[in-house]
Amino acid sequence: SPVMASEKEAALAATPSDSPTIFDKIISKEIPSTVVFEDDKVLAFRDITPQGPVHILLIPKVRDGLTGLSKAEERHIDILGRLLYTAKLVAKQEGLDEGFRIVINDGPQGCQSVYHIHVHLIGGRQMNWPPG
Ligand code: D5M
Repeated sequence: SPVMASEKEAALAATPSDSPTIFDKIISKEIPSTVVFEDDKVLAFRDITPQGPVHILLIPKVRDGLTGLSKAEERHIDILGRLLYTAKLVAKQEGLDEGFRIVINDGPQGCQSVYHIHVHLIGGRQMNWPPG
């Protein structure tokens, strides 16, 4: 794939689809990542383009149609709750006692570039509002 100048470019070039994503290879350990938390349902690893001193992605190990939050069905309620609860545990583990930011990008306008739902946990610096 072409080199992307920015996450926004990558997001606008990404095609929303059910195709396998790079996160499948991260889950299978086929490509390396820095895992900070793992259980039977959730994997948390460091983002390769960190937007803060701490930037972690939390993903379900089984996508089950959940390419993005906009595709959520009632059967996904448990995993959605687990992703957020795990984000809290990892925030604590990372020492983010002064606060942190949780982001779920969805679709082209939301700047989503990988179509396997993921929760961004960003911290270690003062955040701003509104986001870009
Ligand atoms: O976020 C997708 C995120 O995935 C983006 O912040 C980069 C990150 N990414 C992409 N490939 C990797 C690998 N191989 N390791 C770690 N992190 C990765 P989105 O919300 O879809 O824009």
